[in-house]
Amino acid sequence: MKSLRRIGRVVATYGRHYDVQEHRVEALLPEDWALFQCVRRGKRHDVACGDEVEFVSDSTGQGVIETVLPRRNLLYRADGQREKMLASNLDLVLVVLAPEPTPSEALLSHALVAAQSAGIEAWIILNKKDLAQMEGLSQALDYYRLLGYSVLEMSALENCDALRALVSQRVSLLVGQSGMGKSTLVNGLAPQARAQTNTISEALDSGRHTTTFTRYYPLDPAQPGSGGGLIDSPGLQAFGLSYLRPEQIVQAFPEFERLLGQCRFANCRHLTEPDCAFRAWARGNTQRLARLGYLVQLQAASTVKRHL
Ligand SMILES: Nc1nc2c(ncn2[C@@H]2O[C@H](COP(=O)(O)OP(=O)(O)O)[C@@H](O)[C@H]2O)c(=O)[nH]1
Ligand SMILES: [Mg+2]
Ligand SMILES: [Zn+2]
Repeated sequence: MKSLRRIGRVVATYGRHYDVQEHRVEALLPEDWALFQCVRRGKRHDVACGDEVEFVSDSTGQGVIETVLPRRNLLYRADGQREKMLASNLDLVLVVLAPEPTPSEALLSHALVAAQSAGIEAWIILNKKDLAQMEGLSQALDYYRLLGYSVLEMSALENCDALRALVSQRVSLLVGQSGMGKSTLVNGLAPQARAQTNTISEALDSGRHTTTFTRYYPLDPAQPGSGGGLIDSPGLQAFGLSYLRPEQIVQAFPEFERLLGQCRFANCRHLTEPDCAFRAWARGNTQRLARLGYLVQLQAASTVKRHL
């Protein structure tokens, strides 16, 4: 059977397998949008959900990705040499937080840095506002509101309307810890999504999630190729950014960026150096000290050489 060269978008990644939706100019009905199960030529590990790719396939529905086309942006994390791509060609990153399970402010801070250094707009979505502990968390996030981040409070189980206008016609990635309500939110907004929720495996009792894939859900199933969509991702526990230079990292912390150049030493690591403007500013303030901790942690983990 003859293999054809085709172009499409990666709409799901599971390990080394990818679902690719072919672009067809003549497609009028959703049924016309063909899905192909693909692998990557040469078993390379360089395909992200949201990528535009060239692939070859006969009419069996199986294919091989030949080329990843240039990306507008890419969100990825890295701990040391281990890299994990989250998604590409994004308009928006939604960092989803809730009072329960216990949210990690380090993860929030790191995700905001990742989005900013990739040049992607980020919003903080504060979910489960029906829960009593919401008030405390919302107050803690005033720090981020003052820095200029947009925070949207909602209850995905009750109503997702507050988010509808924001995500309309755009491609948004949801990131966050397991259990925050990302998949519930996707189901509330993307009509035919049926994303699996509550995927923490209780049998294992290790908080290990069973969702090991990232998937794109169109907001308007009648136009899967346009009209925007939501990308649901497995829960994150850490968001390493070891590929960022220390200068890039500090530039993504608005409160510290404006103190640059004010430490006594140009190469100050803000740890024990005398006359450190960062530590002086943070002293005695729990939230500022926590943020300085996240900054220092990311800078220390950077595997890219300092310029200074
Ligand atoms: N009380 C409350 N529970 C929610 C809300 N949104 C999601 N949940 C619950 O939180 C749990 C985890 O949701 P899920 O969408 O699977 O989270 P994910 O791991 O981030 O995808 C499920 O039991 C949901 O029903 C909400 O707004 N309020
Ligand atoms: Mg989920
Ligand atoms: Zn310093």
